[in-house]
Amino acid sequence: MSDDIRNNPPEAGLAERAAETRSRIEEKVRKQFAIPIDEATPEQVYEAVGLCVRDDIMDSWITWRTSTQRSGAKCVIYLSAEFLIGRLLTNNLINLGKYECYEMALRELGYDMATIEEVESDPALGNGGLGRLAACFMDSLATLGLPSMGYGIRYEYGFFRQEIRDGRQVEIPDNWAFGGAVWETARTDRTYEVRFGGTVEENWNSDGNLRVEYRDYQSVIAKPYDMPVVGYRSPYTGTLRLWSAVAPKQLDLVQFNRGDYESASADRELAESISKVLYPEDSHPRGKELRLRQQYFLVSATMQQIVDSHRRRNGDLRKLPDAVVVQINDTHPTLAIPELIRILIDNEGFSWEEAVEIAERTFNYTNHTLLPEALECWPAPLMRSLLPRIYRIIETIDARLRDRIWQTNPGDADLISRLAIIHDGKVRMANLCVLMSTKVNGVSQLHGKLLKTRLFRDFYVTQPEKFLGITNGITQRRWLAVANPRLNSLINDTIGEGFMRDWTKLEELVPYAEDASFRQKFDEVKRENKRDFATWLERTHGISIDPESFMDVQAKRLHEYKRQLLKAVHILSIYDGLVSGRITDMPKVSFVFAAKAAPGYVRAKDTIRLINAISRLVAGNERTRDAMSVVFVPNYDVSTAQVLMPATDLSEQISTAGFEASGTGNMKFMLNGALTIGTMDGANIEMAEEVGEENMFIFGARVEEIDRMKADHSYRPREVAQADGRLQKALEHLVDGSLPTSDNSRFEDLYHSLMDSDPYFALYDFDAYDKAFWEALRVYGDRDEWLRRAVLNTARSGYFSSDRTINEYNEAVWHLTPIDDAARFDEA
Ligand code: B1H
Repeated sequence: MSDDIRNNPPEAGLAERAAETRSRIEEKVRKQFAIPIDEATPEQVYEAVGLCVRDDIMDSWITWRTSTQRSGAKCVIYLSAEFLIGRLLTNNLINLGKYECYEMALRELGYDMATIEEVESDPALGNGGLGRLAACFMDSLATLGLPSMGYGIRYEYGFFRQEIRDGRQVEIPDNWAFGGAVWETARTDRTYEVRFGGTVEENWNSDGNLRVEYRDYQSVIAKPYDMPVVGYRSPYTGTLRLWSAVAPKQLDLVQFNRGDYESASADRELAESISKVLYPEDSHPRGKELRLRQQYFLVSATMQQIVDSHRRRNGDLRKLPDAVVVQINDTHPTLAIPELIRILIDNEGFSWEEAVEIAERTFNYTNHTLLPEALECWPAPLMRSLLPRIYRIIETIDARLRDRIWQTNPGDADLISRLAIIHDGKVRMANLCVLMSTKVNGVSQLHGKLLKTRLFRDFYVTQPEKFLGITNGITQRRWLAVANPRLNSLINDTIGEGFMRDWTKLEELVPYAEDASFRQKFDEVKRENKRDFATWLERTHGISIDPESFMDVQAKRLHEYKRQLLKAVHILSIYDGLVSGRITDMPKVSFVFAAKAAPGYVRAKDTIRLINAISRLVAGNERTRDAMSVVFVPNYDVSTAQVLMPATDLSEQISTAGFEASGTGNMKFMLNGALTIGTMDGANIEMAEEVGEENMFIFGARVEEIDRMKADHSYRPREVAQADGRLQKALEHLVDGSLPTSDNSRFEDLYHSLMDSDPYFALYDFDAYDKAFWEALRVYGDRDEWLRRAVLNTARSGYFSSDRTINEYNEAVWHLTPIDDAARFDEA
């Protein structure tokens, strides 16, 4: 295979450029570490290479920063508590078109690229899909040349590292910063003070102006670190700005001199705690004071800076909504809305009406979940004491909303209680977002519809034009070019590299599904990827897996609605079938799980314990150990996903219908040629529309059926189990002591959760899942048919490019002009 994307553009002079790059790397090592290159460790070489790449980025970064600023082009602010960016070296090199050059330079220096790549830490500044989506969006924004900035928190400790000890999850702090510093520049010239607590006094001057005085507050300094976001072959380099909290030195000193050591050190402790650690509670935020502080810290620094730079550049804050549009990634940054209102009124002298009007035109909100436990509600007393001025503003918004409803729907107290922002002693962040945003979107078509019919129905009735669904996407740069260079080259060789920038071109692969020699090559790519995965798993975790086996993978956060338990119980039924002789001719299957559980989520952690026990059970029985294996891959992160997805045959997307807002892992597996076994949930539905239901294994209850059972309480899981001998027998393993655990403990809680309530209908869908699974294995036995479908999955996955998603946001919500045009306006 020639013309790897990593080797493009295939220009003359590669050798010369590589030679020049080599001497730059040598020079960097000397200047940075005061040693000659032959004494450098891989860590030092990584840092030197990173710094050289960074130098390559700087010019375009500066050019575009200044030209967008000067042109006054409208810019989107993507505001998110999480950015799960993954390693940057390879991605940046590919997007710059310099991978081959650096690879050659390193080879000449005696290093292979893979070794250097692996030195980089994987910044885990996010929990899962929501955080990774933000990172994919940044890549697409830069690639499409849309003026953009991401704003987040520079957590000192990212998402915990997971180890499995005695079959249980153990959480290890993740100190990612080592080596990551290459990509950051600290902007000490752009710090802001963020205030907490204290009291607020509102006084009206004789001239009718409001003066707000803050007293006795604690303050924290927000210090930004900027990372360049390199677009694919794009002259545009975006910016991700992450705020770090530091103690206010000046104040410190004054307090110390006054002898007020206590409050000086309290300020320091507060500052040091705020950006210390990412909360690992995906889909289940807990009302922790520190988390509220983090949220306000992020949005206060961001909004102050936005207002500041707008004022400096343009002057007229009334025009703010023409210059910036803010996208709120779930409710975590909601307080940006009252914070902007606060700044406009308290610092800039605007009236309430003006400030609210500006805010309403500035913000848009993306909802990512319908799960009731994930909807953020903050205790009103906590917010009042921590953020007194912000709380006052929210109270006013709430009071005015209640007045309006009372006027339009006199006497409808129920409606008020559903729409109100402050209700039952809680501040409902989603309601605040919906009320104050221009547009509100769900993340798949189904999810968008459910927002209208369920969660935000009352808002939808009065403002239907506000709501839309924009289906998530993934960047093909990272999830194909970086993660799967072999498949990427094969596609390049077949249809050219245009699909890297134009997702619609991927479907030019469709006819090749019928081409036997292409299928052969596609198959060979998958086989080699499986071997790579097996080697990686052995080397990094000491776990062996048969690379010739069928790879059936469920990789995602651990949550009951995602139904890892359904999969686990099904594996137990296969185990029983093999032991009893009921199942005879099954191809060798590796059941692979990768999932982190929130540390406080007992049932999720228990499910990990169960999977590891099943793994031991299967390995301990001579009738099963050669036919199947169960592998739990520890510490699922972006880097793990990048080796796992290209090696997968069957992708498990088996959430209860109506619960997975979209899913994005489903799209990554599809792009990499896996077939999906899945429910009609989230974006799976649209995958079926793209590739055809006949090229997936769709099973299980649809949303309507689930809704009906929830409404009429007709579901009896125990009866379902009792009616199915295999299911009944599989479930008995959880309580009969047959599962080997280090302390002989059993799985009573999981058993009863399924038998007594089964809120996610795992047993209900068991039989349908079983049929779909065996159908998948049957098709796998027909190599040509399987490969034909696999090729079609890749070929039809273009729609799930985040470039398409971002274009939809731009057309429906942001209305930005791509930078090329904006730059031309600038010249005119
Ligand atoms: C998603 C979250 C989430 N939905 C709370 N909600 C969090 C909620 O730290 N917290 O408190 C963190 C994350 N994450 C996911 O978003 C959905 O479950 C997926 O279906 C979706 O694909 C993804 C991106 O839209």
